[in-house]
Amino acid sequence: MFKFQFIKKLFFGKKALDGALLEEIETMLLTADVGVSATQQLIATLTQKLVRKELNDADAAFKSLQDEMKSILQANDTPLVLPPTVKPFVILVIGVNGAGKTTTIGKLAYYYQKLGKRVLLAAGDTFRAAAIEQLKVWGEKLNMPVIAQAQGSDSASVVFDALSAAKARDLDLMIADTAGRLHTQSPLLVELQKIRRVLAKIDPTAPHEVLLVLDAVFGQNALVQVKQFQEAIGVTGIVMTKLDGTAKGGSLFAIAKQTGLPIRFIGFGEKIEDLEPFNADQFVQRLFEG
Ligand SMILES: Nc1nc2c(ncn2[C@@H]2O[C@H](COP(=O)(O)OP(=O)(O)O)[C@@H](O)[C@H]2O)c(=O)[nH]1
Ligand SMILES: [Mg+2]
Repeated sequence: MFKFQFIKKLFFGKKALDGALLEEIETMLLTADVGVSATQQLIATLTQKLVRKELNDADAAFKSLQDEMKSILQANDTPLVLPPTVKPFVILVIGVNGAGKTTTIGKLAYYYQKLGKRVLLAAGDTFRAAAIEQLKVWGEKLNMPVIAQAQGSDSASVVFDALSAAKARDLDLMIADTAGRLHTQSPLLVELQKIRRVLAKIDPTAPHEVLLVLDAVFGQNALVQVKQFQEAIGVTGIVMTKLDGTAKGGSLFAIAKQTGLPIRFIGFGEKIEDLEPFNADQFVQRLFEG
């Protein structure tokens, strides 16, 4: 059973709605990576309502918690809509190794292609041959161009070529992959900064979106990564992957509450259609299902 289901169970156990129950819920929220600040907000609201005797039964209390959880995420529930005036729109995808960047790029390309956008991919992860291959496979599958160079080549130059090509072909969207890196690996961060600079040479407003991909399994570390990438490169949106696993993405509450960054998409599988725009209400609903 998942952590959030335990929380639901706490409400509907035989226990009274009292301070002891609230403490158990608080502990559960913390172990589910919701973070101290968001947990405090949730518990404070519940406590207040209990004191005012606004919650008559477990149903009301559980609903109240869910509503408050939704309200934390709703502030960050901003879909990534491509403005028709920006062409090509440039998405730079960053994150640590294995987070799901390249997979997410395939899914995003598919998502926007279905919306009628003409997309080009840039194999900016020149560090690993497999990453270039992986992106080419997506490109073939979706019948869209992939700009790539040999493994080990300069990733800023790949991304530069890609944006030039996307512009020349008058495409709607370019999505650039980058090498996985730890926020602590400064040479790699310098490389990302270089990518930003070369993009700006072609279009001073690019990249229009810097998407940080986070694996749901990162738990509390997700927030640390957001802050460090934010500081080093600037992040404009979050994608959380692997929500099909046992990790339910409680860290999104901490990220929402403490960074204010839009949560753009969630990924829940390895298939191309396993991605959808983030929806706060639906997300909270699903946390307690099953
Ligand atoms: N179950 C599951 N696996 C995923 C998801 N997203 C990516 N993966 C897998 O995670 C692994 C790493 O993904 P990849 O895109 O190569 O990560 P990258 O290093 O950040 O580019 C691969 O085996 C993917 O198939 C997801 O949403 N759910
Ligand atoms: Mg990759």
